[in-house]
Amino acid sequence: MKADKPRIPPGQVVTSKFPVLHVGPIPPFDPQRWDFRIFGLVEEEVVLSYQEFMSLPKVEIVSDFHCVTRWSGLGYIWEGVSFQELIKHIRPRPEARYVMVHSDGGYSTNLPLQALLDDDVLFAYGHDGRDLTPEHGWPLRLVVPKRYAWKSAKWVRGLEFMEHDRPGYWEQRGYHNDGDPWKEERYSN
Ligand SMILES: Nc1nc2c(c(=O)[nH]1)N[C@H]1C(S)=C(S)[C@@H](COP(=O)(O)O)O[C@H]1N2
Ligand SMILES: [Mo]
Repeated sequence: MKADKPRIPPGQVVTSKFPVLHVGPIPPFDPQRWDFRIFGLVEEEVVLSYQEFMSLPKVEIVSDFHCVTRWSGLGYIWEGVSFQELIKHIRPRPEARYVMVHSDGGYSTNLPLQALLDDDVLFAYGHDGRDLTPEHGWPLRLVVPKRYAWKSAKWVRGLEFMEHDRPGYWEQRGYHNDGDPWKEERYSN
């Protein structure tokens, strides 16, 4: 008989807090100027205003959060728009297999489109029943529970669909390209 999968990935320590971790300053937010841009290998570019994004159907997803610096938060409650919902408004070209996630301020991270299509991936604006705070990515952050948290980009502003994979901010600086916490894919060699 196969044993149940443990809750905590190898080498992680559980915290009851919600630490704040990022490079650079928290970008300012102006709802009049904010937009969400979907570009690259798509049949048509899509630009959503803040109001348009906020009017998309919302979901609540509970998931664990694993930072490569070894803290894990358990059972975080996220509220927002699932990737599966957003993709209904996007027509990726057949050759688009990778996505670069772009944040305000220049941060970026890369993921296979397949990983984003997982049913636990969302663009969150709420946490624990409240608005996300600016230091945690408000007005909008990505959450990808099955990857280390550097892939969960805060202050997201756009998605670039790509045929070939390309490293994002940390992936260019020695972090693993895939970042699966269960395989301890922390750093590349
Ligand atoms: N835009 C942006 N998003 C980011 C980061 C960043 O530096 N800039 N850091 C990542 C890292 S390394 C982690 S661990 C998580 C931390 O999210 P939190 O501060 O909400 O806990 O955000 C990720 N998203
Ligand atoms: Mo992290």
